[in-house]
This record gives sequence, C-alpha cells and structure tokens, in this order.
Amino acid sequence: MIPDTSTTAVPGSADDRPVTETPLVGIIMGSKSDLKIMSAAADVLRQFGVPFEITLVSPHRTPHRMVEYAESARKRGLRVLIAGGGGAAHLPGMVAAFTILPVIGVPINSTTSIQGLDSVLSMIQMPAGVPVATVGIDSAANAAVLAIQMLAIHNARLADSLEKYRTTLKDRVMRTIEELRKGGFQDDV
Ligand code: AIR
Repeated sequence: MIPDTSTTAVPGSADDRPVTETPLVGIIMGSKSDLKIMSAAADVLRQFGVPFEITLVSPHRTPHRMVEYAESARKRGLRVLIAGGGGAAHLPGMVAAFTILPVIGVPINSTTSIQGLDSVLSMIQMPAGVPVATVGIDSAANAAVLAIQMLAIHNARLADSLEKYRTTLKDRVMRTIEELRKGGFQDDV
C-alpha cells in the first residue's frame, strides 16, 4: 500500500534520522492472546516503513518489566508507545505514568473481557496530566495510524505517505459507489 521505506525526514527538523533504523514505535500488550489483534498495528507500521519493536508486558504479571520498559523507552529512542490490553487493562495508563512519551491505548475484547468495555473504561478516564490516547475496541490499526501521524509532524516522508494513504481510502469509497451504481443503486449526488 505505502511505498518507499528509504527516504529520510526533512533535514534539520527535530527528527531527521532515517526512518529505517532504531525503532521509533514500541508496541506492547498484556498477553500473547492479544497478539492476533495487536499484529494489525505492526502490519500498518511495516507498510509505512516505520521501524518498531513489539513485545509482551503485563502490568499485573510482570510489573517490574513494565516499569523497566516504560522508563527506558525514551532513552532507547522510541517516540510513541502503543499499548494494548484486555479486561482490567491497566497497561497503557501505568506505562503513561512512567514515561513522557505519548501512549496510545488499544482496548481489547479478549476472552476475559466484558466485550471490551471494561478495557475501554480502564483506559479513558486518566487523571489530569497523564493522558492516554485511547482508540476504539480492537482498533490496533488505527493506533498505528495515529502513531504515524505523530511522527509525521517532523517527518516529511511520512506526511507524504499519509496523504497518499488518505487518497487510497477516498478512491476505495468512490470505486464502491461506482460499483453500487452499476448494480442499480440510485444516489442523488
Ligand atoms: N492482561 C494481562 N495482564 C494484565 C491484563 N489485564 C490481559 C491481557 C489479555 C487478558 O488479560 O491483555 O487481554 C487475558 O490474558 P490471558 O493471558 O489470560 O489470555
């Protein structure tokens, strides 16, 4: 979908490193069972040529690992974190407490979840000063797009790729409208 992983950001900008080296986005999740949802974020980052790392971090089963991950993330060069969890999904909020990197939360409708609603409620009402940008239930792909939008603030190649991506979304809808019309669908636009 999105071409060219080799171009660099605008020279002299706040982020002029090549986007093919150090991971810029950290994808973490509470359990291996979340991977089938969270892998969509990895797919999108791959398509945009954004280097990322992906691993398991449970706030309840591996709390010290969570603190270590969050505290080292910025020093290791990460710019945005995407944190997914199901049920009592405390990972995004607690990671946000240990880093100033933006944290995007993905509520997951896991087997232990109350249709994902408990996870949403675990993420959205963060106390003032420690936000989590929560996307929709199971919306890992959107979390990745949001992460790329953040990186694109200082990266002309990514901004350009996002523009092209939006065009493909629009073109897809327009093609669907054409197909519907051919099948007899009558819209009045
Ligand atoms: N979880 C893991 N540690 C803390 C939480 N809240 C979540 C995982 C997963 C759900 O518990 O994010 O969505 C079920 O995990 P498991 O390992 O039992 O399949």
